[in-house]
Amino acid sequence: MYTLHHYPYSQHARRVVSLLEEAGLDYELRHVAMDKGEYLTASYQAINPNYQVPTFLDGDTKIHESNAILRYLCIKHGLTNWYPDDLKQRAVVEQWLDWNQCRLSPSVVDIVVNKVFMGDKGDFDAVKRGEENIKELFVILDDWLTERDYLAGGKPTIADLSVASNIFQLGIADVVPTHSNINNWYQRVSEIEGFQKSLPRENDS
Ligand SMILES: N[C@@H](CCC(=O)N[C@@H](CS)C(=O)NCC(=O)O)C(=O)O
Repeated sequence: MYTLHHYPYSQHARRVVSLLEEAGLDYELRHVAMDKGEYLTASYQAINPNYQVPTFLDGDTKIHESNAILRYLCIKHGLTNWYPDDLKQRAVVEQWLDWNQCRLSPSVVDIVVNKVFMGDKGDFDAVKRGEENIKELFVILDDWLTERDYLAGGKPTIADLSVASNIFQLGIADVVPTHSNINNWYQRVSEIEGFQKSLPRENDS
């Protein structure tokens, strides 16, 4: 049984839930009350020195970094449908996993953290910067999806679960792409049961 330290409004945690569900793996969620600062406690730091959610436990193996957790699970369980063996296909999956972390995530954090979670204390210059950058990023994503149903071709992979978790997150701040390829792709990913199960429920806090 795996343990995932999780918060429902963490897109990084939700992408791991999506894969655990899709792969039918046994896991338990440990709720980290981020809204109450639990991720900043010494006991949480002992499992994740970054004070960030998620953290994944497999016995005495502790992993932080959501995309690393996705790769770990795919390799451990031979989930080649989610993480293809073929080098060229895998390179595309890696490209979008890294793009998500290095390019898209900083803008998502700028927008959502400051516009939604920080309330009046939000940095509105950061929101503006994020909203400006996201325009260019949406064009890049939309162009790539012109001839593909999913990021690495005809089937969903962990890259789709990862990037789509950020698109959902932007929706919390009412930032919704108007690009048809992105929207059609997001609709397809939204039909994946594991993705649906990962989403926050109405009474989640
Ligand atoms: N690169 C990390 C990012 C994790 C992350 O930023 N988690 C957010 C919640 S979605 C968090 O813990 N934020 C608190 C902070 O960074 O202080 C990953 O992919 O797991």
